[in-house]
Amino acid sequence: MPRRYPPVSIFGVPTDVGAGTRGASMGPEALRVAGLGEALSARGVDVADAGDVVGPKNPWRGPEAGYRHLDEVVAWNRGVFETASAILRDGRMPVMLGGDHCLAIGSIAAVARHCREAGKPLRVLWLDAHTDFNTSTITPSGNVHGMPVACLCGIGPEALTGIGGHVPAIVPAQVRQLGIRSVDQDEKRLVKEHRLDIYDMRYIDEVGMKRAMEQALQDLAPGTHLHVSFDVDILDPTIAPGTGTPIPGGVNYREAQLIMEMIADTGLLGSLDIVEVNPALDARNATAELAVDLVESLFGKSTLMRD
Ligand code: Z70
Ligand code: MN
Ligand code: MN
Ligand code: MN
Repeated sequence: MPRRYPPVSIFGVPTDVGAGTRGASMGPEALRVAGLGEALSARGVDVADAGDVVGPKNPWRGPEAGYRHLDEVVAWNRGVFETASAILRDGRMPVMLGGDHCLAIGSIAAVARHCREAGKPLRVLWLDAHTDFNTSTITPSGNVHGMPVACLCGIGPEALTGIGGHVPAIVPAQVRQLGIRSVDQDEKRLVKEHRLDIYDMRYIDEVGMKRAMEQALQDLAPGTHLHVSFDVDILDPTIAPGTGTPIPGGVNYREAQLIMEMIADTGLLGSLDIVEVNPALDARNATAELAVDLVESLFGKSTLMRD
């Protein structure tokens, strides 16, 4: 018997206000065109498309007081928070189609509130080349997509840290980061200070993806809600060129499949962000198509033995 999944509601967050490169705003449509909804249906999942969150256009200004487009980032994240919260209230699994990674502030704030109310443990698995733990004083860019983990952990402007009504939304001990290979100088100091649990590319090279993932998924209490925040720049740019901040030395196709299969095997997936797909930089929608392929594995497609 195929594993059962809860009903899923996908929704788009067509924005790039948190990024330093334009184009991630086209990501939701690219993921739909690549067949995300159909792929989940084919897995036997009940999927609804809740449409797109609406928010302000990208004013394309420089950073002010350490943030680029802070007001716009806040507006988008309020929308993400409301939409994800409504989906969770309906007993469905929210899948956010980004859009730049700043949207995880709203999505994870919603998931954290849902878990707090339901008395469920929450674990966040952050798949990314970057730790996204910058603040306005240490950021080299002012781009808020480099800050969502810090904001969720209560470090950032009140308009973002307080979006879910509880500061901090999560604590660093609830987070595991995998695929990391680009951390800014002062950001390194901050992630060490806050003891983030990081499985970086050096570690993956040394111990292998299987062992790294076993450790990243260790100690998940039964009934845990596992939120996966999937920044496609975790993938090697040779297989996923369509993203704003490509970093060499990323996860290869087979490692990426293994990540998704091992998450599927936990049976604990509760919510998912798919972010930083940038069709303006892509080749024939390859990055969105690869993301869909991997999401199929996340929903159990390539798991032969345990169905
Ligand atoms: C850098 C910064 C970044 C993408 C996050 C990069 C941030 N650390 N880039 N996600 N795609 O500007 O803060
Ligand atoms: Mn990111
Ligand atoms: Mn990234
Ligand atoms: Mn739940």
